[in-house]
Amino acid sequence: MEEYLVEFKQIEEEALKDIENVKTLEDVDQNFIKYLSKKGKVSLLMNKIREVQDKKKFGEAYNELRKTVENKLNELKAKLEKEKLDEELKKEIIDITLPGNHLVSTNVNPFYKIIEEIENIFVNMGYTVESGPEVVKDKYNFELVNIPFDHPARDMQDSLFIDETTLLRTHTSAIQAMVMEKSNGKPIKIICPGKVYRRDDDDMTHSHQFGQIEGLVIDKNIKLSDLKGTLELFAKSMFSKDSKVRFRSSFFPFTEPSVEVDISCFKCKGKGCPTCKGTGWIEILGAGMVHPNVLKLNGYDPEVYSGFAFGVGIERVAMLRYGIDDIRRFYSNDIKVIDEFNKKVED
Ligand code: FA5
Repeated sequence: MEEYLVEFKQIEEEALKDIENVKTLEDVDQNFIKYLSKKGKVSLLMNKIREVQDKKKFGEAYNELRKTVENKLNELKAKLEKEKLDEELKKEIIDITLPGNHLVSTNVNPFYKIIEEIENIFVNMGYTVESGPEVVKDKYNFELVNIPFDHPARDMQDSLFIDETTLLRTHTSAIQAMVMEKSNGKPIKIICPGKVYRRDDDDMTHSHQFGQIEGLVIDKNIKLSDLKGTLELFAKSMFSKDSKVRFRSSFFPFTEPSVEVDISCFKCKGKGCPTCKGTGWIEILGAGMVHPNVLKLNGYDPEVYSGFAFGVGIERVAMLRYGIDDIRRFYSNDIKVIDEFNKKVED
């Protein structure tokens, strides 16, 4: 028998004897290192191939030896790992007799209640409800609503950009161009509720994230008086049967003329009280006739079509409706506070 075969046999016997004494996973690793690592006893035998004539026979014998040691160690490793896992599972037995965590069921946040109420009012007037993405391209938030790149009107809404052309929408007006794009020049009558984001400082009436509802109507012969009638109906349904609406002229780049809309104070009926800061009127939203440039930019002929748009702050409406003193209460996730709001809603 060739000399190297004798040596192979000796190493095999030595390895198998060592493996018989293996008790832990660390022992397995030690034996892998001792026999099969680069400088292991089995691996070093390969150097002898230089001294033999029949290299094929040498190679076959070498591979067989290596496989025998490797298979034994792998089998042992699998066995020990299973034993370790079984041991751990035994320790982790779950005591199903222990009392569980009680989930408290609570009411809906008034933010979502008010959205539902506003949607109902407008759906009854024939509007459909649209939704849109909160992360938008600059062109939808600004350019297509008549606020070109570098225009100072951008400063009216301090924005949170994700990259040079993408931002968190600063107003739901970002939905206008998207809806016009897919309407292909046909009439539109939609509202769109959703969250918007601005780099605003948080205080009692301002938040960096808040909700708006956009309204957009485009058709032939739409007039400012249609906007006034629509908002008056909204105010009567939302606040009080005898609510009145007042327009004050304002500026938005996407509407011409633009208005700030006040409703007559539903608490004091216009006499003056703390809710209306003594004026008899409460400001609730921004609105106006869709600017001819916006119509043109989005494929509508301003000679044929006209329209109105409005944007109302959801929390601000809920605060007035339910007498909530601080906008931050909407986001505190305090179940007790939410339940208190809901008591007020039911009153
Ligand atoms: C706008 O966002 C216009 N896109 C609204 C509009 C739409 C005008 C269509 C004309 C036509 P403004 O920035 O004023 O406008 O915001 C509208 C409403 O969002 C405000 O009246 C207010 O109710 C609410 N709002 C604005 N900033 C905040 C804030 N930081 N926190 C909470 N509510 C806010």
